Amino acid sequence: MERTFIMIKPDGVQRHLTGDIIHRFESKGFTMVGMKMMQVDRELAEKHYDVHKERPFFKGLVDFIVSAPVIAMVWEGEDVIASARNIIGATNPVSAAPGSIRGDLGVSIGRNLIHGSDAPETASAEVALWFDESELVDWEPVRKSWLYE
Ligand code: D4T
Repeated sequence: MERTFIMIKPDGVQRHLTGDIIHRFESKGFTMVGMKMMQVDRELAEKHYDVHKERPFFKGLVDFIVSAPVIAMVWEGEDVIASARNIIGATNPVSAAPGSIRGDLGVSIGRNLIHGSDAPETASAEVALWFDESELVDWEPVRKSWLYE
């Protein structure tokens, strides 16, 4: 089982799309093992997007992430990292496939609703950055045998 870090960005929270977004991961078959609403400070936002710190959009991105609350989550399941990226869709909602979160709900790259870890290494680093081990819940969903062979 893999775990991935998923964050509903301030636009998703402000547009009251959190239920719609969480529903997509639940109904796909993934299991939530951590969730918190938080007002992110600049230090955490800058750390999370450190890889982009030289990019021209970095300041605007950090300003956006700290502008309103986010929902930080950890989801678990087989191949959840890659699968969540598909559920989320391409970075730019203009080219995100219909059916994906960004394809269905977004219109611009700077307001693309949601973040999902892009690889196993970034997933473990991001889960550790955003959550204490004590905030994650190990539990056994009863539907598991109906999702996996
Ligand atoms: P995140 O990291 O938010 O899940 O998005 P992606 O993994 O899909 O895309 P990314 O890391 O390349 O971009 C991070 C974040 O920056 C915003 N962004 C990106 C932007 O505002 N302008 C841009 O030109 C790019 C490339 C959107 C997502």
